[in-house]
Amino acid sequence: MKLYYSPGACSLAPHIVLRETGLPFELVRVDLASHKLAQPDDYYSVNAKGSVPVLELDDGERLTEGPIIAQWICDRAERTDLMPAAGTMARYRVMEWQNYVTSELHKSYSPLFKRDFHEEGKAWFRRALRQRYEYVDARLQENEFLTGSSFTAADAYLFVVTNWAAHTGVDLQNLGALDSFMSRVRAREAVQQALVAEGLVKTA
Ligand SMILES: N[C@@H](CCC(=O)N[C@@H](CS)C(=O)NCC(=O)O)C(=O)O
Repeated sequence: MKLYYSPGACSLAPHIVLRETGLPFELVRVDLASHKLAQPDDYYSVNAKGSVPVLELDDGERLTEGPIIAQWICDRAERTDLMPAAGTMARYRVMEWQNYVTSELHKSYSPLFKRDFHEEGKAWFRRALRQRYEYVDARLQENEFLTGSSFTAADAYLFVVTNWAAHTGVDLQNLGALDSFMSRVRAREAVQQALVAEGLVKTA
């Protein structure tokens, strides 16, 4: 399997999940500014959407959309702790959070990375993110992780997007449960390995 990624991007979430499962995989780095691979190749030939992550399976089939890639990895590894069995309420709870992270958090960060997006709009998204993080923090006051006491693929995703807050000026002050969650997730061995592999921290 190959995971197409860009350092620190949302592709870090399935990367963490891959390391949590111990499945063998290869990383392929994509330059998102130019949409080129490390080898002189057009990334659009890999993913017409131009975005990471892409998981290329051993038979050459390519899967896109981070939350779904994470589900595929966990199902393949039979890791029902990371992604409960299909059809169970527990599975829907994890998917519910994945959808929240993708639609309410991830995509509200996107304009904050754009140089040509106006400041007034950016301020609106920063306020929206703060409000949504207050909701997330309240949930994390009840549980160690988003769906209870066990780390899941949704937690990996929340960790990755929340790491963008400092760089994009999103205010996470006085959200103590969220802060503890971030430290708890960062301390996981698989997370440290993924951060090192993407060049985001020096040593595990
Ligand atoms: N809907 C996609 C969105 C992925 C996405 O937004 N990827 C960003 C990085 S976090 C990206 O590749 N942006 C560059 C681009 O689209 O050109 C998913 O959930 O996987």
